[in-house]
Amino acid sequence: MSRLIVISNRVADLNKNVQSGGLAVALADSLRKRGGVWMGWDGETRADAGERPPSVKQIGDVTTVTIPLTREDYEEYYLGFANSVLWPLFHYRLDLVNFESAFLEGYRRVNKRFADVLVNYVEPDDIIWVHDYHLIPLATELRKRGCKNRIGYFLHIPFPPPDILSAVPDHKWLADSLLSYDLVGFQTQTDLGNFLRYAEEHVGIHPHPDGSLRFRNRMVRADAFPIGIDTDAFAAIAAQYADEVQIDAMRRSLLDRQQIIGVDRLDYSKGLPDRMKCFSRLLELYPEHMKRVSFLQIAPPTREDVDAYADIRQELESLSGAINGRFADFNWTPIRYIHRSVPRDKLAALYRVSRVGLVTPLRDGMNLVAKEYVAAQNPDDPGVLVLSKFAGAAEELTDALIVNPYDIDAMAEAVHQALMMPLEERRRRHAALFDRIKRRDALAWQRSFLSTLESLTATDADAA
Ligand code: GDG
Repeated sequence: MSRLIVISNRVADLNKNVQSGGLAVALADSLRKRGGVWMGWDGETRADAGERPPSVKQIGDVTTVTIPLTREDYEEYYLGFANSVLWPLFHYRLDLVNFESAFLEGYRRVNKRFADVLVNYVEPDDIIWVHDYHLIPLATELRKRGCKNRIGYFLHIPFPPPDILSAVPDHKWLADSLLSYDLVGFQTQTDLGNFLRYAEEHVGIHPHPDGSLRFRNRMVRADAFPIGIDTDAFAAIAAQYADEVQIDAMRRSLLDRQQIIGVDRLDYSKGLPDRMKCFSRLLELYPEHMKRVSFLQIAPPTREDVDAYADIRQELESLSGAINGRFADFNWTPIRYIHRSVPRDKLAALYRVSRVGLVTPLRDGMNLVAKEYVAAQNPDDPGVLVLSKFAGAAEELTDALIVNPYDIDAMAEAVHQALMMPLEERRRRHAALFDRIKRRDALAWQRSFLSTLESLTATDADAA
């Protein structure tokens, strides 16, 4: 079996499995089995970042290699091109794209630095797996440095329709960069379809029915690999209630109250303001839920140095304040909004004691919270998942209540239906959902991606 080289913007701590998500666990598992290297940014900014040697750690057969960035790199590559151009663009939010040519230069510069460092750790038979929108040009840079290995790429976020992608300068360069991989993986059939349509309409390539494309005399394979979670492990953590969560749940049960839960990084793609409006609408349409149902939204901060994130934070604080001001009573707080991170075991327990999981992104690559909510439920008395049709997870989790996150009245109706759903229907839906996330878990995801990559013949491309 070939060694595996993983490259992602950040590297997970391989010694901390319990607190990290399914992705880190799945990647760490295959790295341990095959041996290999995980490379990424160490999260630090330093003036001499370009000259410093990487920090290298050995854990069994796995080497982690991390490098710092300069302040300029951080602003242009991370905050700039990755999070102010690609993130909004790929989430269909052209209105939030802030394109500056310095951002693109910074993005190229950091990808070159990653390639300069990485080539020192690659052996001829290794397979290379590059992750996410921060590192799209990495294969081209590695090829330029003589790397002939099989290189796969997985995009964790959506891939937009051709018309949206073509609104940014250099979209052709982005597509060429993706086409320099041997395998390009997407979360959903929708994303795959958008990519193949772009290749056809803007590059003039006609994809084969199996998703292979001939580009500059070599074959590229594109396919959908929906990511999963570590289902069994997460279900087991959820079953061990954290004490304080259990006490809170018992108090609610004595008062015959239900809880709705939302868990998201505080990001404009997650549809949080509309979700709060939906809860307010629920109370207007169905006043019987007044004092009976509360909404717990956990929204830890993220990318606070990008302006669009400060705006959404302000909007949410004012919305939750207004809704609580309007509906609260001395012994009932309608919305509890927590703007900080909660430990993973407590999160699992909170999912389990919540009758409704409200997952309503405006656009999402997959959305692991939807899968975690299902995994955490008690199969004998499960809660109901209300899921946006624009989350990648909706392609698989068809037994959830699927909603349009832009239609606030319809979302409120779906939440009401979830709160009133008879036990038998809850069980039936949950069993179907659980079966799906168990079969397609994080391990199955990485196995299927890596076996497809290994089945491809190594590239014979000369340095581009
Ligand atoms: C990207 C794509 C795709 C959240 N709050 C807390 C916390 N979390 C954890 C959740 C979940 C993870 O963060 C979020 O994952 P998502 O998939 O929902 O969303 P993104 O962060 O946007 O991830 C997405 C994913 O990549 C994987 O490919 O599904 O579409 O956007 O695991 O539980 N964890 C803890 N405390 C919190 O307060 N411990």
